[in-house]
Amino acid sequence: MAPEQSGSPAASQSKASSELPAPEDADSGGGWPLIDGWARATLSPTGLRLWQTLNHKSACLSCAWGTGGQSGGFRDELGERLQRCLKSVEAIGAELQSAVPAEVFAGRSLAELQQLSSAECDQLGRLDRPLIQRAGSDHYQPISWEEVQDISAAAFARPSPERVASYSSGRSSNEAAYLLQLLLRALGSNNLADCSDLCHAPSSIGLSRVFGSGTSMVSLESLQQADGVVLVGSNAPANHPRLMNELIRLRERGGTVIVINPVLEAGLLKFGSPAFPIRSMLGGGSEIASLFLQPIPGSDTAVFLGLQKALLDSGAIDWEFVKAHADGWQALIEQIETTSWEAITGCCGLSREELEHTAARLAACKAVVFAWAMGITHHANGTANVQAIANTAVLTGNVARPGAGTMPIRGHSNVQGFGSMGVTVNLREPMRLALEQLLGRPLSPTRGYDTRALIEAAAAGAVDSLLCLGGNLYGANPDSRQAQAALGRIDTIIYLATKPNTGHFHGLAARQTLLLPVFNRFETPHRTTVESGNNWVRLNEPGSTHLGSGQLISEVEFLAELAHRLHGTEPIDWRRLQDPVYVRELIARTVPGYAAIAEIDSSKKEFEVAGRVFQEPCFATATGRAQLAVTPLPELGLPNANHFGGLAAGEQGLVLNLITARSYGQHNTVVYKQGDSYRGMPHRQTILVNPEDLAACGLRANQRVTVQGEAGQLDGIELIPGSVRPGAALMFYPEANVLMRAVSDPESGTPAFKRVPVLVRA
Ligand SMILES: Nc1nc2c(c(=O)[nH]1)N[C@H]1C(S)=C(S)[C@@H](COP(=O)(O)OP(=O)(O)OC[C@H]3O[C@@H](n4cnc5c(=O)[nH]c(N)nc54)[C@H](O)[C@@H]3O)O[C@H]1N2
Ligand SMILES: Nc1nc2c(c(=O)[nH]1)N[C@H]1C(S)=C(S)[C@@H](COP(=O)(O)OP(=O)(O)OC[C@H]3O[C@@H](n4cnc5c(=O)[nH]c(N)nc54)[C@H](O)[C@@H]3O)O[C@H]1N2
Ligand code: SF4
Ligand SMILES: [Mo]
Repeated sequence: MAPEQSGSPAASQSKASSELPAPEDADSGGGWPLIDGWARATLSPTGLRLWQTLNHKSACLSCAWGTGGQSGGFRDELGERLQRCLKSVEAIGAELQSAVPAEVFAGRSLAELQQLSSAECDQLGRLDRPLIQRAGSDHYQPISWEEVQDISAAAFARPSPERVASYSSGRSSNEAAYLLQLLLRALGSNNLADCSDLCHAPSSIGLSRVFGSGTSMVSLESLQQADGVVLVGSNAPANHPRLMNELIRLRERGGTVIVINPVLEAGLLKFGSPAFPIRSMLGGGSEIASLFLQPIPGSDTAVFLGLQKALLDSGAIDWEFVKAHADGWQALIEQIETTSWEAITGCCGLSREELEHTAARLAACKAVVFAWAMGITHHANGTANVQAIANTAVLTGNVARPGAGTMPIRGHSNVQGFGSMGVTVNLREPMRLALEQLLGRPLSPTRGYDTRALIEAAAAGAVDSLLCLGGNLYGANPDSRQAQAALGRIDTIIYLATKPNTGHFHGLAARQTLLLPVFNRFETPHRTTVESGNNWVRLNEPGSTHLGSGQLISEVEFLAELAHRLHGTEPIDWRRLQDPVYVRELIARTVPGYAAIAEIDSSKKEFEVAGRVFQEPCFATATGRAQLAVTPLPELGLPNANHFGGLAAGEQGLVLNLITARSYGQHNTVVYKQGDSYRGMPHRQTILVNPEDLAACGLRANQRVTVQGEAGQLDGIELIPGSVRPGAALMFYPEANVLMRAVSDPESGTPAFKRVPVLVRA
């Protein structure tokens, strides 16, 4: 049975561009291309090494679903087999490349390296020797590790600690993350910007407000007991493929999947999972969405307020639960009662009937998990969006019991671990006290820079030294030109990375930029741990690298040596922190919920972080009750063409609200494949637009246009008609980041990457 669709009067399937091979590709996600992908990877020259790595006891590098670890390469935390996806293969394949040939850095100038696309940077290969680019030189040149440590220590031994900072990306280990924050905080700096500032920070803040804990409260076991899932703003078929297995099973046991997304993502309609090969290959995939709502981008607060209103009107609020386990519900109920249906439907573009029907389906479920990703957080009101979801979960009694709860679907494979380890500008009180005890003195009371604040501070000349533990600070930020100029005002930047990316060539410091090669997770010569989005701590066994003669370093070793040079042996023996077992001892002492890590080296027992998965409605708030609060409706007007300088007489164009998202074949700023056949977008210089919008302004399918944003423009972009809601459009990040200025959510600092006003002109 096809899902009920709504929202878009023209919720038509996307028309594949003429360049696309098989139009039926776009009717479902997964399927044959996945099986083909596995076969190709297996038969490739690195096939053997790939399979050895897949079976290595370490967590998958890619997303935070967290497959792998001690239970073996293909198992989830319940020990179930066949839980690896092609994204994992893609990520490992990129790490198994040969070293970047020495001639590349010796022979190619920075100007030449800056011409490379994201995919070309990645395909240069693995970094295998430390490099430095000094002001005045147009090349990266080799440098010794001894010199690297001298330069790094000099750069961070600053009289004013507010002028040093770090940025990190969630692929490194808990141990490296812990050392990074300890090193900075011991210096007196709280400037621990992290990719989560651009990602799930609104979830951490919103959930902490409501429940006193900022992560998922749903374990995998609990998810398997749900009979309803509300999936909001997530393209899980591409970005968390193994979650799809859980949705397939839920539908099979008669459950309901309600999808809320302005884009009718093919894989959310039907998905062919290799874990169910017969259905995947012969049946054209399994049904996913029971109900598909296509609201206006950025309007999810209105969608959830509408659902709450319909639940209230139909007597479906769980009053007994709310009165016993929530505070603040009176004000929320008043907001629900006094907000008119016109205000709600006008904001989200869905009809009252659609919302009432959806609320009835929701109320008919016994246990519902509310799950979301970037479609919720990448907005100027991302935190309110998260709170609106949490409010709905509490009002229906769908929290803190088996099969029910709130589940942010995390991004990077260890981004959640970074937050737990204290790599955040919102350090929790219990951890602050524990760190102060460890260091024997108070931490600096100055608030640190989150990622956007770091860029602003750098642009203002207020940052001297920056350590980047992975990531692509340049590529991930809005307004690429501003990001480049800001980084250019920093004196010294140190990039620790496995592979080159655009940021290493465009994000150069004023005086010196160091580019240092590190072991990845499956190569690190000592044990490490990571934390999945389901609060599950995984243990990674030591490994080895194929880059035999390389000069790679472990992140822990580098950070402990730097800390030793900066801090000596006071108040802890910093060099001893090169022993990750000792780091884990300190983690057990200072990180809430992590006591079990002290035993992990001997027990090899992976564990769930304590205090996160609520089995009973006793929350981590001051009163133990959930804290409900009103969530104002957003103002979603779009500027007119004059905002962009206007259209010439007779010129055709239209203002759209642009969603920037990942294609099927990329991992964040790293592009593996050019096209996205599931959306009918054959290459990256494309924009997905509703056919009605095209018709209305006289533009044609496959015409090349200019897309103009507030910060910059892109020319030669191909118009692809597709199943995105009228008035909205979709382009791929990171290329689209030149366009936007992106306002940030004032609560979390996270940019509105999914609501970018642009003018499309012929
Ligand atoms: N293969 C792969 N896996 C990844 C990543 C990757 O790049 N590649 N990245 C990792 C990281 S760091 C992250 S954060 C996650 C990202 O995972 P996702 O959040 O799934 O990634 P996005 O591509 O940003 O897609 C967001 C979805 O939100 C929808 N959306 C946009 N605006 C709105 C809105 O206003 N409301 C609603 N309801 N929906 C909206 C879009 O149509 C899209 O389907 O994936 C992680 N996993
Ligand atoms: N317009 C727009 N912008 C966005 C987004 C969007 O949806 N739209 N999404 C945002 C989101 S959700 C996120 S999370 C950010 C992502 O931002 P980042 O996390 O900063 O970027 P990545 O592309 O994931 O970083 C990839 C690089 O990490 C390095 N790396 C990989 N593995 C390791 C390792 O083990 N150790 C070390 N030291 N380095 C390693 C490699 O050099 C690789 O090139 O982008 C954000 N920016
Ligand atoms: S779902 Fe995520 S963690 Fe699991 S194998 Fe795929 S990319 Fe890796
Ligand atoms: Mo992310």
